[in-house]
Order: sequence, then C-alpha cells, then structure tokens
Amino acid sequence: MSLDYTFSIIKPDAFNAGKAGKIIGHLEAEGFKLTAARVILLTRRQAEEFYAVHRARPFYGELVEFMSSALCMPFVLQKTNAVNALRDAIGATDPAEAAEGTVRRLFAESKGRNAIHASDSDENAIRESRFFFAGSEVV
Ligand code: IDP
Ligand code: MG
Repeated sequence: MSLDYTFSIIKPDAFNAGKAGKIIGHLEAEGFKLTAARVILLTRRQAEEFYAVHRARPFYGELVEFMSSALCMPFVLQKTNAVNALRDAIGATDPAEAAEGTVRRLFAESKGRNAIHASDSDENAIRESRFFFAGSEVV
C-alpha cells in the first residue's frame, strides 16, 4: 500500500513572486489536503544536504545556490497515493514540457527555477518530510 502523504516545497522563485497561495489553492482544488507547512530561508548547507542525491549532476551548484537564495515553503500534503498524484499534478521538470494545467506549466519560469519540488518515492517523501518537520508535525 502506498503512502497517503507526500512532501513538497514552493521554491524561492514562486514564493518570492507571491505564488504560494495560488499554488496551494490549485493543489487543494485537486484534492490534496495541507497537513504541515513552514516558511524558511535554507542555509547553503541545508540545500546541499537536501539535494545530496544530485551532487554529481552538472546543475547541482546552481540548484543549491537557487534553493538557498531566498525564502521557500516546505509543506506536506495528504491524498490517496499522494506521491504519484503530486508528481502528476506538478508536471515535467521543464515547464516547457509540462502538461497543460500542471503547477509547473502554470507557475514556473524555467527548468531550474521551476516553482515546486515534489518527492519522487514513498521513501523520499518520508526522508524529506523528516528533514523539515518533527514526526509529530506530519499527521
Ligand atoms: P524534479 O524536480 O522534477 O524531480 P530532478 O531531476 O530531481 O527534477 O532535479 C531536481 C531539480 O534540479 C529540478 O527540479 C530543477 O530545479 C533542477 N534541475 C534539474 N535539471 C536541471 C537542468 O538541466 N538545469 C538546471 N536545473 C535543473
Ligand atoms: Mg527529483
């Protein structure tokens, strides 16, 4: 059985542009329920650790720089089959390739500055939620 929650971040581009409320509203309209949220300025060290899986990728430095450049909003969403449902709702990494009506198609600027993060597996949803929230905060 798959996890009924997943982890997400409104990235600095979207948060800074005042799009957090619209994105959360869009996801709520698709049946996701917000169960935890905070606003935080990531340190470079935190961004490096969060994205450690991408350490060897050419965009890693740019990604860490971007994610620690301004406020972002980590949050947890509940829905049946949440991880896959949210990946479908956000669309492809590059907004130019994201399907109509997806968060990245609607709100993202570019492949790097793409408005939203979403966990890609149940295992990562658990790890990433714990990175930002105490166990008791993830209901
Ligand atoms: P995902 O966010 O759709 O899961 P990943 O491949 O896991 O995409 O990459 C993590 C993040 O790294 C992306 O959301 C994006 O911000 C950034 N990124 C990925 N590929 C590129 C690229 O080719 N250029 C710049 N940034 C990239
Ligand atoms: Mg990913």
